[in-house]
Amino acid sequence: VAKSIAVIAGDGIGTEVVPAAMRCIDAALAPEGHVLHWHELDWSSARYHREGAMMPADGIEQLDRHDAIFLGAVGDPSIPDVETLWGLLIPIRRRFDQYVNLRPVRMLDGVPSPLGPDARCDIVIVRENSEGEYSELGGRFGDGDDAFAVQNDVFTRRGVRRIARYAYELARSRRRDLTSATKSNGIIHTMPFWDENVTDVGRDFPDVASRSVLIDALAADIVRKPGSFDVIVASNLFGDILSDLAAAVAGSIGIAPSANVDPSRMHPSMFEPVHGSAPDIAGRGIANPVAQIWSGVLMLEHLGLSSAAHRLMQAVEDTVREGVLTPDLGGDAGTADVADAVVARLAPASH
Ligand code: GGG
Repeated sequence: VAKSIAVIAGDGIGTEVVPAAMRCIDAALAPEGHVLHWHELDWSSARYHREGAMMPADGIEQLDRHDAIFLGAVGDPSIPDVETLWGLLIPIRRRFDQYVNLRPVRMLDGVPSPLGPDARCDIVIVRENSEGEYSELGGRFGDGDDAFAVQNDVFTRRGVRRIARYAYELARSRRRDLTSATKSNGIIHTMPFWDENVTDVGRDFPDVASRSVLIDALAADIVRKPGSFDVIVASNLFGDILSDLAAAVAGSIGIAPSANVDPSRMHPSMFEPVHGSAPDIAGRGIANPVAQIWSGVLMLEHLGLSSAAHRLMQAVEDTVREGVLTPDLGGDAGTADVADAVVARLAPASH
C-alpha cells in the first residue's frame, strides 16, 4: 500500500519532532513492504512573515489530494496566535469536516505521573472539533473604558448529536462508560442544549453507562481518580482544556497524541500532537517526540496499517519503559536519541 501524506511540520518544536517521528513511522512500515509518500510543505509562521499567509490560497485544495495530514505545531511569539491558528489549523479542521478530535490519554510504564507510581488511567477524550466556543461570531465594540468584547458560541443539534454518537460508539468498543462534560449551571443556553442532545443520543446506547458532570468537578476528578474514566465527550474548548490536564496527569503533554478525524472519509484526516510549538525549548533538540510518534500510530491505524501501528506503539512503550526519556519526563535524552531508540527496536532482528 502506498499512501500520500501531506506533512506540515510548522513552527518551533514541530520542526524537530516531525522528522523524528517520520523516521520511526518509516521504520515500522519497512518490514511490511509498505511505504508512505511524504509531501513536505513549509507552511508556517516563517511563511507568514515571508508571504503574508500561513498557507497558500489553494492550500485546502492541495491538502485534499492526500490520504492524511501529519502536522507538528503552529504558533510563534512574533505573530498573534489567532493569526496562526485561524490561518492554518482551524480552517483545515473545518473545511475537511474533521469534527472529531480524538485525544487518547494512557499512562505508560516508565513515565512518572505526578500522582505517584500507583496511578493508572486509560481515557479517550472525544473533543467536538468543528463548532462550539471556537467561533468567529462576535466582535469588539465601544471605546476606552466603555470598550467591550462579545464572543458567541455555536452549538448545532447536528453537531452535538454527531459527536455524542461517535463517543457512545467508541465507548461501546471499549469499557462501555461515557462521561459528558457540561457547565449547564452557569452557561444557561448552550450547555443545557448540549446535555439534552447527548442524553437523547444515549437512548440508543442502553448498554453504555453514562453521566453528565460539571466541567469543574470533572477536572478535579481527573486528578483525584483518573482511573475511573473511559470515554469523555466534551465541547471544543472543554475538550481542549481537559486533554492538557489529563496529559499532565499521565506524565507530560509531551506524550499526548491527537487525531482530527473526518469519519465520512471524504477528506483527509489530520494527526498532530496535543502540544504546541513550545518556543521556550525550540531549537535545543530536547523536545519529546513521543506525542508526534503516537499521533503517527493513530494515522497508521486510520490508514488501515494496523500491524505497523501496533509495532510502532510497542517500540515507543519499550523505549520509555527502558528509561530513554526527554527532560520533560525527568530524563536527559534528546529528541533524536528517543527516535533512534524507537527505530532500533523496530529493526528486523539480524541473524
Ligand atoms: N499541535 C498543534 C498545535 O500547535 N496546537 C496548538 C494549539 O494551540 N492548538 C489549539 C487547538 O487545538 O485548539
